[in-house]
Amino acid sequence: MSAESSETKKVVRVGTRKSQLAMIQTNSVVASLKKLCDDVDFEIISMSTTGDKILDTALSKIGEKSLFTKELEKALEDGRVDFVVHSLKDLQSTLPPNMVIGAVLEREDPYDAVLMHPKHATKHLSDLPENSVIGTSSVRRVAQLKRKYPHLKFESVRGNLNTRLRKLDEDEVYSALVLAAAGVKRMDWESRISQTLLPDECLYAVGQGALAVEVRANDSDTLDLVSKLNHEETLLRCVAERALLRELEAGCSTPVAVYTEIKDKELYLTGAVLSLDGSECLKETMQTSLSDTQTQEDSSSEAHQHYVSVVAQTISHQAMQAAEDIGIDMAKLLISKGAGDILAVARQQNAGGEKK
Ligand code: DPM
Repeated sequence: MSAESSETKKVVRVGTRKSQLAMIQTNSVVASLKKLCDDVDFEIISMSTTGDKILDTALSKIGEKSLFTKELEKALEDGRVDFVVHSLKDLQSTLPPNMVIGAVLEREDPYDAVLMHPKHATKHLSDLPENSVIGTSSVRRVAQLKRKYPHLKFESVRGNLNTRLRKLDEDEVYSALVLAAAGVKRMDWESRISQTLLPDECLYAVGQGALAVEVRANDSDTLDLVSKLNHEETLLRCVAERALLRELEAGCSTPVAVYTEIKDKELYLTGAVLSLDGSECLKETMQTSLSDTQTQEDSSSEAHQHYVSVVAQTISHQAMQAAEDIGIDMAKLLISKGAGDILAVARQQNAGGEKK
């Protein structure tokens, strides 16, 4: 290619958090896009968010919405960047009205993983001595793990993944950390994983393990560009999970957990709502068909429809609607069994809690 033509290449600006994990994630998304279209140049613009700056307070107690996304969304709104790469689980179930998720990429391992202090390297949580301290700021993990491992104590640990691993290895406070396996694997720390928490002991967070690309809703050029990254199965599972979270009016700091699976064109969703101490746990499973009987003509009229802020023009609207509906139906079922009260108490306890 001549120097002249490269000068006229369109430049797309990509926003990201500054942490090593965020940079790894953003670089991988940009690398995938470069392979798909060689007529665009990408410029990565990194910034710190409120969640990166406030490090002395448990996440659930800061009380502000969109902790890790607000500054990035402002840059997107102002046109300083054209899209932002996020961990889907950090994105609110309701985005600002002018923003959409233009791509959901193939999910990494969605489970939570245990990283032990080196002196416990070969142990599992069940082998740790009474009152060992497990580091996590996730109320979802604490509530579920208290049920399964009542002999352990849980304490908040903040900071990016590098900081947390250093705290585990050097501070002599924590016997283990619980982290999303996806982040650990992307950091290339897989060898530190002693145990993966499977669904019978710990369900994952809505969207965990999937990357998402946030775009201005009216920017059809960027939407077209990033839509090439969509992974249909991940996207449908995450629409169901996000619809559950939205309908429960719950956020990332409330104990809501999920498991989803697609088998033979059926989407299975398990949803759980827990009290903070794990003493109460509502858990239900539902399934819905994703098979498509709609004609091409019917679906084209709904081309820009969003489902829990996700836009995917190439995926059947009927399947997207079924995924959203099962999330809503699951929320209604859980609410009919008392989830509203459990979440209200959890919110109150979070708000009134001590600073950690
Ligand atoms: C959200 C939670 C956490 C992050 C709450 C939860 C974990 C906080 C903690 C919503 N966002 O999971 O119940 O560990 O104290 C976050 C991580 C990733 C995205 C790190 C992690 C990487 C994995 C991914 C923080 N957000 O959970 O270990 O891309 O899904």
